[in-house]
Amino acid sequence: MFIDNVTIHVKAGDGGNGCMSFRREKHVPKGGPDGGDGGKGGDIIVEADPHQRTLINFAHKKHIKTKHGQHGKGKKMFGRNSPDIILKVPVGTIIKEHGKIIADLCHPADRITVAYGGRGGKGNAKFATATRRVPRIAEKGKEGEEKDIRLELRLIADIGLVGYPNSGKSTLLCRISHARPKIADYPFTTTEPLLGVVKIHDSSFVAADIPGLIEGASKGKGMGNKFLAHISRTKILLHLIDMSDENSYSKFNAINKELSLYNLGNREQIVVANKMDINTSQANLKDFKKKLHSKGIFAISALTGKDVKDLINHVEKLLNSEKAG
Ligand SMILES: Nc1nc2c(ncn2[C@@H]2O[C@H](COP(=O)(O)OP(=O)(O)OP(=O)(O)O)[C@@H](O)[C@H]2O)c(=O)[nH]1
Ligand SMILES: [Mg+2]
Repeated sequence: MFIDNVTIHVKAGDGGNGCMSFRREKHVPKGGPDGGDGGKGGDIIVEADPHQRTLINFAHKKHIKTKHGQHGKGKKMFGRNSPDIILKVPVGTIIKEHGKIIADLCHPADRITVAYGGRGGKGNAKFATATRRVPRIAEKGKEGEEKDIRLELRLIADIGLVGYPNSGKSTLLCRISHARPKIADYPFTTTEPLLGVVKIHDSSFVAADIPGLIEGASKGKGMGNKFLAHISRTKILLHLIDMSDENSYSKFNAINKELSLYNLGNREQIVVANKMDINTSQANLKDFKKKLHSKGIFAISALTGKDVKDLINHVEKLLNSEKAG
């Protein structure tokens, strides 16, 4: 299951109470105060972990708490601190509190403490002074923080593959990376986003395959637009078109409309005519180019691999120039 949004309730442990106690020994009639401090409650920390792919861990565990600190004891014994809990989330997880972003964990090992455990109370030993030799006070532990936080995953990728269902997005990802998405000749084969690392020359970039879009996606049709969030961070979109389809131009426009409704209309886009190995594709492409008034179209076959290398080289160059600029 691909879980990319979840609200959880976190409660960090309270601090242990400080202890009030006096030394009692056989030959020491008036022992001084010896109550130890309470221990600290455990913190709750959220950390980005490259091994996590979704937020599935939180689907059934929405209440998370750490233990309280131990109470202090006599003989100046301090209560033990309770251990922290580290919640592992995928890289690219945004954390919100009251609707506001409090952290964006976009690198591995990025972390934030979302709930601090309470400090332990001081024992009476700490309250002894020259004038107050018999302190009959000890502090209570402080309460740990408690709140709701929202975790939202936004995958981190350099390029996003978009297009109508069946246009060949997964086939292309399969060809250019080690990712092995499901491929089939029916729409909506891909039901969850998938990342693939594309190695080229001495560098690499990350491509995201998302479920196909259709007209009305922003209104919830098909898979809807809920996965578009995952390409919101990409620098370049590859818009795949099934060129063997004679309606390719209107489908291309429909997808662009959905993208602009999601504020992705201005994103740099490479138009990719796919399935050029099919007979009818050449004629359709000619027609398409006339309507588009643009020469900047890459014609490939994701299935046979024809001209895919050129496309990938071009993507790499664009990404590098973005980095440089
Ligand atoms: N002839 C030919 N068929 C292709 C090509 N690329 C993809 N296909 C076929 O088109 C069908 C759909 O491919 P997918 O890669 O699953 O398409 P998709 O865009 O990921 O589809 P969804 O996940 O449903 O959105 C499969 O049967 C592929 O084998 C191509 O270049 N040439
Ligand atoms: Mg697919």
